[in-house]
Amino acid sequence: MANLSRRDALKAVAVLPFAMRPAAAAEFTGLIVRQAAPENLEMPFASLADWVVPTERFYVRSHFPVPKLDAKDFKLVVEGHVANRLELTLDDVKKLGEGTRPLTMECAGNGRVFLAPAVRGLQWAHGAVGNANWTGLPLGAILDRAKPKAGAVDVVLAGADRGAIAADPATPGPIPYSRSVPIAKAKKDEALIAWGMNGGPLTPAHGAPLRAVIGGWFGMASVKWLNRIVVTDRPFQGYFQTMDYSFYTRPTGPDPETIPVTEMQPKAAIARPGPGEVLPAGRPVSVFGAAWAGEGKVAKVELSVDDGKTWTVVKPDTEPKPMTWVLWKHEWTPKTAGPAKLLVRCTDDRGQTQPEKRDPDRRSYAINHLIPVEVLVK
Ligand SMILES: Nc1nc2c(c(=O)[nH]1)N[C@H]1C(S)=C(S)[C@@H](COP(=O)(O)O)O[C@H]1N2
Ligand SMILES: [Mo]
Repeated sequence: MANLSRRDALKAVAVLPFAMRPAAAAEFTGLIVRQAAPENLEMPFASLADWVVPTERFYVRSHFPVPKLDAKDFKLVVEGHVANRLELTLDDVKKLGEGTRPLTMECAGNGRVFLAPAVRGLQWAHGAVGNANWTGLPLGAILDRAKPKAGAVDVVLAGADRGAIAADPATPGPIPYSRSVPIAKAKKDEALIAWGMNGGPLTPAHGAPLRAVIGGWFGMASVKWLNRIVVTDRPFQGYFQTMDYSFYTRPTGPDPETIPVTEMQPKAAIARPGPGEVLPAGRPVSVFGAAWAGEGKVAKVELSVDDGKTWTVVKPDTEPKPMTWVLWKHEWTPKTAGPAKLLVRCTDDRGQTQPEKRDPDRRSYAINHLIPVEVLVK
């Protein structure tokens, strides 16, 4: 690896046929397989390099097999509590407008492998998150045409993928992947219907030909292979916001209730150095990573190299924008030999900071408590 920078090494690996890629060094393979079928792939977070994650390195989270869809006879149906039921071809949708904007998307289960005791679900480390440039139009432009009736509450986004979930709990036979957003969120600029990613068309794994991208929210609302939008006059209670992707909440009543997981939480993660790395004392090392928040933006990133006793403010390398991450870097010269615990924490522009301890009411989602990286200084 002598003169090859990590970035160059990644590029070199990327041009090798898949079978020739080194299998053992996880950080140099394309993606980590968390489940083979359906394919669920994680970006090795140590490989983080650019503000925009290249499409072929963007994590993939799919509950069911990728549906076979032909863009030519694809239809998007918009129905339910609307004055105008719509059936749109892909061209019809594209004619309603086009724009491109970056949005960061994180799977609600990102970081699950760090939970103790272990919980069910895909065992993501830090890499089920990415930032991409999405090309499409606001969902609101389609809703304007469909004209939701008075009393509209939720906008259900349904994908063409289907399957039965066998346990925890089982579904009543095969169901499509569907998820709702409240009408107010659906009308915001950051709720997109996209057909492009990073300058190219959406790939099948990322939802071609059409998907939702709900900025500021965890990925579960960004429905892929989107072919049906249903406006409802009462809150939607589908599987993926009740049985799955829900938290416990303790409102005024005596008992916990479940509410859907929605907005991303402030979070920062260290890409490098990695856990267990040996660092020479007296020599500077770059501590590098990303930080993101929900519907707001990142206001502050702080790094601790002494397990949280002292914190240093780290300047992000780009001006924080709403609903997108920042990359940050800090040159640290470890002085004393021995183990060191690195921690990073993010505060958003509403003053919310990552919690130190895990809140069990979040079940296995929205994992943003502080997770140390332990290194050894020699
Ligand atoms: N139709 C459909 N849409 C879906 C999913 C799915 O399984 N089916 N998974 C959701 C989840 S949980 C996440 S985190 C994001 C992941 O999007 P990506 O695979 O493009 O990264 O897609 C969401 N949209
Ligand atoms: Mo997810």
